[in-house]
Amino acid sequence: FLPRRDDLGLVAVGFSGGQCKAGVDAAPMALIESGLIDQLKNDLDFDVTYDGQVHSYSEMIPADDPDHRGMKKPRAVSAVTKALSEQVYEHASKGRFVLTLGGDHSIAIGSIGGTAKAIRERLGREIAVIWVDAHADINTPETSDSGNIHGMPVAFLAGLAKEEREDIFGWIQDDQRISTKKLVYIGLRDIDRGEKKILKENGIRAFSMHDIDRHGIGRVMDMALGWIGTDTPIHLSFDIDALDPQWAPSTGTAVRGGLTLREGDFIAECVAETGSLVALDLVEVNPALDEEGAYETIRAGCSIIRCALGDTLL
Ligand code: B3U
Ligand code: MN
Ligand code: MN
Repeated sequence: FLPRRDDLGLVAVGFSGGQCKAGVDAAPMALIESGLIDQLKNDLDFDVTYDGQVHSYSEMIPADDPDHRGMKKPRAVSAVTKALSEQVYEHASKGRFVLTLGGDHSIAIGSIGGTAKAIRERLGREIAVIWVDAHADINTPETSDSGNIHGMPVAFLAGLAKEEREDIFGWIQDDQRISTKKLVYIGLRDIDRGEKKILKENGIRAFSMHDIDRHGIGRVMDMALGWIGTDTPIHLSFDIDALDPQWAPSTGTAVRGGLTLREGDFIAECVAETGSLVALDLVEVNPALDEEGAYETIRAGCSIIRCALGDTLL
């Protein structure tokens, strides 16, 4: 079921509406300007299909977008993720590996929805999702204190949150959804009360920073990949705030006590080694925050992407 090893579709998403801080929309351009595409082409031998645009989807974003069930900018996030899901689906259904550059993490509703649907159609298989993050992003509109949709994408993808209204995620169909049984978290350390309850009640496999301290990242990756099982297509959704702010300070909700740079790269390397990775998101880089640290944060993001795409130390 592997995508052709050398065929990669890139989607650049300059969207920040899933949270309140401006600047995360500038990340795709910053990653690209730092040389990411050349690295993919020249160092890793990928054939890159890229439309040359950072999509802001401004024409789809309604001027009037009042809160709904406590969600902020629900119509904007819904419209953007719907459009993105179609772009990602287009690449994945042609057998390409799909790299989505965010943007805040709400965009994973589109990227993962698109991958899930394409892999179901092409291979009759359900994807597994590895979500690397300081946060679980599994709030429902009702459990969320912030109303920021970047704290909710997993709930919508797993069908734990649903909405009838077509213009507010009502477009999400079963074939775009994922199973909580094939979802694994790594790096968690800032989970809301309601989210803890959701993780427990659904038996979701989660490796917190505590687990990494106890077992080491090597054993944690063995357990995480063992849970998913071999021969399952994997979508890796990597939130840069999983890294400790020492390595990735330029992000909207930095949480101390995170992964080292090497642990982040190691996770990506282990997922690459499975040979089962079909799509990758890199999200929540915000070059406007901690401008002195922006260079390091962008560099860390590029490194994780290269590792996930098969770059090795030796
Ligand atoms: N759980 C909180 C905080 C948060 C989630 N994701 C990020 N921050 N980056 C929330 O708003 O749902
Ligand atoms: Mn996140
Ligand atoms: Mn996060």
